[in-house]
Amino acid sequence: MQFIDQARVTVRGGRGGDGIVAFRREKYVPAGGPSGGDGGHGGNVVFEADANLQTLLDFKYKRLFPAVDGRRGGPNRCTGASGPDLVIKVPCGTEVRHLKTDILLGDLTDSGEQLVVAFGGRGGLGNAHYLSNRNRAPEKCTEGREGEEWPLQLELKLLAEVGIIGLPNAGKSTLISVLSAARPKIADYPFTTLVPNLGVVRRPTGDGTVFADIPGLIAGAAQGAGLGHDFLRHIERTRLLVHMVDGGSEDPVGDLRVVEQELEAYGHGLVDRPRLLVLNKLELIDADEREEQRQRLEEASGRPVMLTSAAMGQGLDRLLQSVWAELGV
Ligand SMILES: Nc1nc2c(ncn2[C@@H]2O[C@H](COP(=O)(O)OP(=O)(O)OP(=O)(O)O)[C@@H](O)[C@H]2O)c(=O)[nH]1
Ligand SMILES: [Mg+2]
Repeated sequence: MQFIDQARVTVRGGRGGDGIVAFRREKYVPAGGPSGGDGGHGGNVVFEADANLQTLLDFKYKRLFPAVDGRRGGPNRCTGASGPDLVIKVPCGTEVRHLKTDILLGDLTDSGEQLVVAFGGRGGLGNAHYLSNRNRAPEKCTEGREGEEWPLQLELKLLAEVGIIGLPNAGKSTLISVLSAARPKIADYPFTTLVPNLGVVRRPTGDGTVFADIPGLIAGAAQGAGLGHDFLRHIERTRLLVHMVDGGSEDPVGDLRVVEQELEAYGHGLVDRPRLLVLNKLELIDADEREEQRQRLEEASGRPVMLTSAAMGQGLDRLLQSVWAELGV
């Protein structure tokens, strides 16, 4: 399943350093010539594709990226230091557009690929440059130029790595709403979710992983019943499924089976996809029955079962730990 991650940033090349006016002053050299050095160039701003990043999450918080200015020239024809390039890592597949004109500046696909998005300004010239036969002692120098500044639009087509599945009303949308910034509609009736909701969840390594909350599946979904079928197609491309079972249900084991059968019936290897099983709404189960319920589900599914309450925020850290472990991040 694809969706577009977007960010707006402003990049600014460093300003060039100024050239200076200076004259040689040495013992035994009565009228030293002009010796003012040039300013250094301002640093460029460069984007570099990095295979370790998956989202544009980092750009939601930091928006202005200025490179370092060049330094002033020095005496004795010393050129000022140039500003180093500011290299900004972006995920592979990031498209960079000029915000106002929508012109595509580049598409960073391969890891390590670079694109200069703002050039630093040139350094100014020192007075040593203006020496001529007519003027042996020029007082002239030039200022460094400003670096380029551009507002840019970044766009990345994202793939959902984790699909949240289950019967209607299991709490799938609630889960994505507490894990990510997504704000899907949540309500106490089936089929609240009509199209998948996507949310980016921050991983321990800092970058994000995209979760997709899929509309509820029902018996016959694989044959087109309910809304599930279209979305089974979408979750084909996820790497991990989180299957939520409603702990408030009369028959959690029966609910489990319905979804398992749909995955089976759909084919395309979906039943073999790594899957985590979650018994949600734990506070609706009597405290002394939770363990028993969990065991019954574990026996029926042959998988470990995690207890959560998406609404109360319980068991979610463990769930995420298991997700990261499965994804190998
Ligand atoms: N008690 C309790 N209620 C919950 C919990 N999680 C979700 N709910 C409630 O269950 C109802 C359904 O939640 P949703 O998140 O909309 O369920 P869904 O799985 O997305 O449902 P569909 O979109 O219809 O497939 C809502 O009233 C939620 O407030 C939980 O952990 N405990
Ligand atoms: Mg929902």
